[in-house]
Amino acid sequence: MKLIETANSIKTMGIRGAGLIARSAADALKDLAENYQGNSLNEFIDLLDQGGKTLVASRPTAISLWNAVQATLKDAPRAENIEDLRTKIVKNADSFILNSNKAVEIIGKIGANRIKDGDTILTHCNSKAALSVIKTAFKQGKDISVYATESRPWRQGLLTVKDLSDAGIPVTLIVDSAVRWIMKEIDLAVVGADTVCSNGALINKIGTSQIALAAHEARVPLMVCAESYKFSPKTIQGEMVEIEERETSEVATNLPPGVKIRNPVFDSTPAEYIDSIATEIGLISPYAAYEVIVNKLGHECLFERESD
Ligand code: RUB
Repeated sequence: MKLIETANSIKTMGIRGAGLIARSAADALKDLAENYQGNSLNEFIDLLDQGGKTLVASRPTAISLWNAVQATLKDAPRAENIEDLRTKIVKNADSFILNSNKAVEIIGKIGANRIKDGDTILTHCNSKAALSVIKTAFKQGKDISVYATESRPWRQGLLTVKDLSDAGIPVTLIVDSAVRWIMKEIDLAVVGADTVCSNGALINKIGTSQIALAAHEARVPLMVCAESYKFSPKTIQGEMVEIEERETSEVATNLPPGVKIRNPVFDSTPAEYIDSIATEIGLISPYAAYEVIVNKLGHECLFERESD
């Protein structure tokens, strides 16, 4: 079943990056709807609901996943019959995926306006939105070069350097601990987002907050690239973002007995360290996160949600 495969693949990082995770979840729900063979509307709704919960449980931190499931299933309570529900789910999933891809493109254009000819850029992990900004600036003819962090333990930085070098952009790989040393050569730091909280804090790949501190110290602006569905309606209700801790074997194996390992894979960067957030609805201050959540994701998020 595609939905189970998708959830497993998200869990095991076969599908990764908050935007792709979201699009894959919408696509898996679309597949579930297209293939429903039963004849009970309630059963169909329950199946979709369970499917949504299975997907959301696959990785806890990126709100994009939860927002994608909400956007795809939002019309379920209003469906008149099975075919109506099927049509609604397929339409919602298609439009979520289309808009998500468009958002990455628009963010690329908006963010690229902040990049100047001759700039040296630092990026972290592997963010399609951040790469869209960098690649757009390069396509505009700007002479830029990039430092990319390795991003232990999964080393997503290797994907980033491949993508940038395939695009012809000069790129240098550094280990995560080299960030502060390199910062004196950096003009702009550009990172993606897994979740943007209502207070403007950014949740992104572990190490982002250290980059933010080093950038702040060196007066290098930090630009976050985040589609509006990376903003969290849950945080407006006071919920904390769960920071995923993954298997310790991802960090090291065969250590002496008694040595512990921890593997938190995201961290939180307070708004004061963020210069701007490039979204598909404009370049904003992190302090405008509340407005994005309420205006873009709906006033209903101000009121109590039904249980997830
Ligand atoms: C990836 C990561 C990326 C964001 C944004 O973490 O932190 O910066 O997900 O990516 P992981 P995008 O590899 O653990 O999923 O801009 O592609 O949505």
